[in-house]
Amino acid sequence: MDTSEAIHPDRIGAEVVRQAWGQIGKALSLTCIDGVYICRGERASLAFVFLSDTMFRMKLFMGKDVDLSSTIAVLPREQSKLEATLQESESAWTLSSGQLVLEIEKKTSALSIFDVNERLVARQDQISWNPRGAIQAVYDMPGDSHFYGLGEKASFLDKKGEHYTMWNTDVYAPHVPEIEALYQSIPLLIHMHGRSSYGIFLDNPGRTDFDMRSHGIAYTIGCSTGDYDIYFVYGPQLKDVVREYTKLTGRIALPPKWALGYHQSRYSYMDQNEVLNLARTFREKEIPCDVIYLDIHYMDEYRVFTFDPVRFPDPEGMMAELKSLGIRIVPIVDPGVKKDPKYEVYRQGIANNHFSRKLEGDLFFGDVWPGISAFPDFTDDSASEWWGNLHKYYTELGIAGIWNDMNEPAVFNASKTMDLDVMHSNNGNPKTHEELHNLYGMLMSKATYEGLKNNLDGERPFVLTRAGYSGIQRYAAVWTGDNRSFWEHMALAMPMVLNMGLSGLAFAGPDIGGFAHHTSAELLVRWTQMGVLFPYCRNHSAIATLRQEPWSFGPEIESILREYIGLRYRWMPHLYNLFQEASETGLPPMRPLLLEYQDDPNVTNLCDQFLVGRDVLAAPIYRPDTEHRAVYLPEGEWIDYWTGEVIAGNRHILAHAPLRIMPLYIKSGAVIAEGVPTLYADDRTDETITLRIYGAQAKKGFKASYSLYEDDSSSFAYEQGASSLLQFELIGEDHGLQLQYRYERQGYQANREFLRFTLVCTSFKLAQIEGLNELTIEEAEEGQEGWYFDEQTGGFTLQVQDRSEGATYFLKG
Ligand code: MIG
Repeated sequence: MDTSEAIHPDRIGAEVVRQAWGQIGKALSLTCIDGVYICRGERASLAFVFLSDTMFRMKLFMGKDVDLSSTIAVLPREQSKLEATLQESESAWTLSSGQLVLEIEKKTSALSIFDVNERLVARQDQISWNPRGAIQAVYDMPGDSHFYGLGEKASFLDKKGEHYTMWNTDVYAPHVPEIEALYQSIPLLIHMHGRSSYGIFLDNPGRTDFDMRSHGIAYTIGCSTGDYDIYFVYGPQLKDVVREYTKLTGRIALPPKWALGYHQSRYSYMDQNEVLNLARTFREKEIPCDVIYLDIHYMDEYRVFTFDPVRFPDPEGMMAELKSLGIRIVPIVDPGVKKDPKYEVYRQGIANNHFSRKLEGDLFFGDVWPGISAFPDFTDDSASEWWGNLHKYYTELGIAGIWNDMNEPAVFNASKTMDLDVMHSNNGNPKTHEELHNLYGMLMSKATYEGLKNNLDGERPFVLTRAGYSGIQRYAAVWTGDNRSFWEHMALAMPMVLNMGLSGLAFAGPDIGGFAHHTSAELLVRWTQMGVLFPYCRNHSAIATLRQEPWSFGPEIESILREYIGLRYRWMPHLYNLFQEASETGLPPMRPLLLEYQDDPNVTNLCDQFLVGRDVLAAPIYRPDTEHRAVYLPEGEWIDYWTGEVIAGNRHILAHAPLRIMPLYIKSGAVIAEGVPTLYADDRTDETITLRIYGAQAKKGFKASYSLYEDDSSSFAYEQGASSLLQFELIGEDHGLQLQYRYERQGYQANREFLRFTLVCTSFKLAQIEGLNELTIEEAEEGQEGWYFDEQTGGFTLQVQDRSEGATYFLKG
């Protein structure tokens, strides 16, 4: 509920003091000192650093010297300086570097950015600031502008006409389009016009603003405190922007495979028996599951790094049984440490000065679950190390994953967070909480990730976080906080997570089924169908809501959920491959169609369907009592996953989708690596791979290919070369197809005898393969090498020994 205070003149009338805003004025000189180009203006200066062919940094500064240190969002190795060519004309200076030409107008200090063909890419008009430290710049916004990125925001994919604030906030409710700040702050705006795109990343962890609404033909980016320090990242392809931005701020660490499984959570599974019964039920019902979460009730009166002795009397025993079932535990850890003189963690924090303090020296105390609590000052490396090492408590139990909640930080007070005048020690460069607010959650997850890693003996950690800042992807997966069991929130999850993917957060997802409010059988089915194709896949629900474990609505619903969760596991090798790609390129596993079809005007704001990787298109049903929906298929031929029907793209179709069906299409010519069905993701007892090839054609010009990355799925041995890369190709010829595979490297020996190649939905009729016998299904099942026809799928399969030297087969029609 809002009171009249909502329209307080101070809130909506910031423009009134406009007159007091200062501007750079004329640009007076441009010089280069140690690779930094300094443009001195009448009232302020600009520093430029060229970081790559397509990226430069620009920082506004007052006074004589510029401080070019960065926040931890930016990886240190990405700060090398490239040289530019400097030219001067009567009206401007130009700096050319790689693919960009930057022009600084002498009269106004405005910037124009051109590509090598002298096409105007972007224009930054005057930068202004007010006496209270707010800074704002104005950028051109042509009529055909579209906006993306900005991390975790509500509303549609395209952010034109919107206004957003970056200020990490615990928003239990409402998640609606007019909420401008949620838990994450990713101040990266991607602007696309004329089918070409660039990004601007404002590296400022205080409050920042992006306004694509109020200024007609311009948009603005501003901050209310701290530095105006931007990175301009030119595309022109969106993929280039995502790659370059994630090169700057880092890419996801390759997760352990179990983190990609299906996860089950609830606020809360109340005791050890409930947890064990849950795990046993998953196994009895043969529903795949990798993780059960422990929400706040596992703790002893909400003290982090403890178990409640009554509810969880035997964590070791519980962990041992869970391990035998292949199920992991991820417990929640909040930042608030209970003020309690008998509590060891609190005492250590006090004794070693690890908690956040006000400028005057008083500890900052806030009210959260445990009551009055102190908050570690993660800006201080020694506090972070201390915190990280506390996780030994969990790793010694065999726990390798931690869930960070409430780390905006959320506090039960009027401001909802830490007092703004807390003075973070920031490793000797003290700054107020107001200046560093958006970093708090990321620093906590960084400390957690590093602490786990140090204590896990070579195992990969997994961290899940609610709050974050640019670069959080290096340390944690992100879930989208307290959504509700509303159909609208199911729909909202698509654009939200798609934009997160464009903002570096490749490993993200919502609470499947909805957190607050009560789910229904139908909503749970539809949401799970969609959710199993999101990067992060967890079913979570709030206290006192209807249960939403997969069996909560009877056997029929359960069987649908089992099938879809099973699909995620069958596709696990493909999914893991996409995660490996994300860890190397930054490109997210879940993609808006726009990312692959940037020139198609039908997809600029399409966000009720999405791609998994490049070639799988999902179009979930997200309304109740609905069995049909429009689906847009981009150029090319698409295969209906369920019926095998081949459909010409570049048009809209009407899909029929009774409850069991989520419309799903595979691009003709695509390949998907499938594994054998398992109940948990890092079950490596049988690593047989089937490469399923859709729509192969025996004609010249046809080519399908795939690179399969594999490793032990849980350790860091891959960093020392313990991974393999299988290259596969299927090439059309006049009377057949040539199939070939080879190992580019084989540093990991998968546990299998055979590779299978299955051609489905193909008009090709296989007659003969030289050197391979035709088998009956029974012979194939007995484990003979050869090929066979499968009536059920209408496809045929080559089952061949997995040879490290690879092999080539000619398939004759
Ligand atoms: O709502 O720990 O977003 O997932 O279950 C209060 C209890 C705090 C918020 C998280 C939610 C979690 C809950 N937490």
